[in-house]
Amino acid sequence: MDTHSLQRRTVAHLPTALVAVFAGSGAVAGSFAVAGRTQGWVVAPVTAVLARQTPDVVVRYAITVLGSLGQQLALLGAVATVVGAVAALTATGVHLGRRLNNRALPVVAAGVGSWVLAALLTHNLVLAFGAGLPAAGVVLIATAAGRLDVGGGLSPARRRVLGSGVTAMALGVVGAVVGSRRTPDRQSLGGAPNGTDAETTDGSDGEPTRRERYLAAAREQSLGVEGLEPLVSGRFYQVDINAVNPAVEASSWTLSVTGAVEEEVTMDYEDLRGRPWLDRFETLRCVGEGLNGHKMDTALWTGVPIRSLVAAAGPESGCECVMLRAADGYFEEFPMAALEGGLVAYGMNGRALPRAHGYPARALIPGHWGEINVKWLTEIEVLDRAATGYWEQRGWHGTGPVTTVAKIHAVNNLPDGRQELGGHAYAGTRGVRTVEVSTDGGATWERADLSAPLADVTGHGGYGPADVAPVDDTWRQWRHTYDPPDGAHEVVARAIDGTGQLQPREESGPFPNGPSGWVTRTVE
Ligand SMILES: Nc1nc2c(c(=O)[nH]1)N[C@H]1C(S)=C(S)[C@@H](COP(=O)(O)O)O[C@H]1N2
Ligand SMILES: [Mo]
Repeated sequence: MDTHSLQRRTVAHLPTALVAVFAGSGAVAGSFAVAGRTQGWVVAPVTAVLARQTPDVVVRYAITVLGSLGQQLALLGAVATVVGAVAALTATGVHLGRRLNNRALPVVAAGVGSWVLAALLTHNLVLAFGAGLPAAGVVLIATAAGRLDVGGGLSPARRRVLGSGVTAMALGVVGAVVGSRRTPDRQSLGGAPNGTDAETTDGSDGEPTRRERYLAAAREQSLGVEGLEPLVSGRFYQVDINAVNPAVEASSWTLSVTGAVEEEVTMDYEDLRGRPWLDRFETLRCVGEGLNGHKMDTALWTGVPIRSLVAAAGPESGCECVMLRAADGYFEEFPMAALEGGLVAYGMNGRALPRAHGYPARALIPGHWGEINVKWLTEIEVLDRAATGYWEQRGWHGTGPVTTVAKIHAVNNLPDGRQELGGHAYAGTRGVRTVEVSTDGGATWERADLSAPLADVTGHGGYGPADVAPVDDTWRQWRHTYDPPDGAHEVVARAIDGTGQLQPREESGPFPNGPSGWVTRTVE
């Protein structure tokens, strides 16, 4: 075969693959346009499958080392998988069409193929058109712009690629814009369906609501260290088992108490909202975070005491333990005693719970690692025999009480030449008694300034049902200023909890019990 024909063949085949990939991109973008970042998006079920197939070591690495980057990579992998699948279908259609001399076949293969694929994956025949139509459109335009057969020469092929490329990009932009609008997070946040003001306003118009005053007090209590997150987090961390979170409607949501109970109890959102509730500041911390990491945050939560909900069902547990289950397939087991003082929370910082944090309702269990604060909560199963939760099946021990930590997140040179250090300290319900700082690598220690306990703002545990014991499960900010020595020196922070226990010095990584050790930083 001479070089000339070889060249022509390469030119003819390359555009086919490209057009096929554009069709795949169109399908993913179009599906996003109609479904948003929900389970109706063709990519969503694929991320779930990929997550299940991923070896535990990789998952662990993604959480502890990559953090939320791991989630983005998973999403990217799922997008690539779907694009590839639609592209393969399209390319097959193109080749078959050539052989059978049928020009409609590629369009049908791309359109019907991606519609069927999306319908199978999402179980939504209507939303699946969002994937099918753009894919068919891309191939249709490519066909119209030039012949999809070999021998069309270079320039029609280029035109075809260009045309469909532009179409795919335009679809992508439209898809991204429309899709982000449809992602329910914004809707539930913006229109706060559970108009919190109705219950907290002091009566007179224009008065700050009770929650607004709590949040204002928390702002005032923050130490105001440059670069240190305030006591109520501006950006609350997120840890999820799936790259696409469930979009649960409050109107169809229910919560059931099941299992070893006298009588199962099911309530809907209105029932929940009609119950006695309370406001409480509470800190969450992920067992998988780095020692000086940022997966520790605090918010003002509003919710209903779990104890009252479970008691209504008459629990008869053989193991004194429960399993919490969620709409995303997540489940965590822990002792019934830990439920004491727990909430089913539906509000965060005076607004409806954002979708990312468990809308419409999540568990909020004082003093324990983040993972037992099950989001999108649907079931509280009272168990007869101990079982293992999602992360425990993967080797973690993250349902117990949090360890004590003092972090160093701010290192500032003050205008007067002094040095300022700042961070947060957290010890769960034990509370933080003292934070000590060393600026000479641990040889000598001084007491840092501490912010006042947040629980004082809400009157220790918040107002609400009188039978709920007060809980203080919040972090505190610390701050320390000193005259820096010449040159580099090591600063170390450590906390002493409310029982007088010093934070252990021994260092360990997050797996499986959470990170431990004293945070050390070199200051120049
Ligand atoms: N349903 C559900 N709940 C969940 C998770 C999850 O993936 N699914 N992640 C858990 C983990 S590991 C942590 S640390 C906290 C984080 O809560 P946040 O995302 O609101 O910060 O939620 C917990 N609850
Ligand atoms: Mo976590």
